[in-house]
Amino acid sequence: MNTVYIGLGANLYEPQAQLQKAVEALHNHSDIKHMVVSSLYASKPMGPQDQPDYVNAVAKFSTILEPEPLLDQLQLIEQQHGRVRKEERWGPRTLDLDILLFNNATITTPRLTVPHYGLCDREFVVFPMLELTPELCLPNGTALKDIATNLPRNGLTTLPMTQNKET
Ligand code: ROI
Repeated sequence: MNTVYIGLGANLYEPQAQLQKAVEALHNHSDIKHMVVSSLYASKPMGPQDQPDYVNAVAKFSTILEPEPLLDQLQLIEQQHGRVRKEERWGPRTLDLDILLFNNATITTPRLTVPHYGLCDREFVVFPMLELTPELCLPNGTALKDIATNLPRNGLTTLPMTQNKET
């Protein structure tokens, strides 16, 4: 079994609901087990500022899928939730699912860079990961908590739990 951390992000069309639906889809996936999800966080956009604030979270799970088949499954979930792949670089998005860590692997292929290239610069990734695993280390041995020490929170806040509309 592989241990994987993924980042979830959205800033269009009820982003909080987009993330909740994505978490549900991951939960229901037969090759994804033992999932834990961080709080949902409100974050300021990285990149162009003329776009709505984001909702971000991190999920950790076990999977028998190898990195690229996992990426295929994540992209399928993005598409099922209305992600238009052409969405502009650094522009607003309905749902983004990024592989952050895959075991202790370093992966560089045309489709995939792991650890995620922006991991250490993104407060909306680092703080949710630490919430799940305070002692987490990156493949190069750096402790994530040491990265957090020098990383501004940039207004990052946890969102209150919301009730499912049907309940
Ligand atoms: N900014 C924030 N706060 N959260 C994201 O998930 C996010 N994703 C992106 C860019 C456009 C870089 N900015 C983001 O892809």
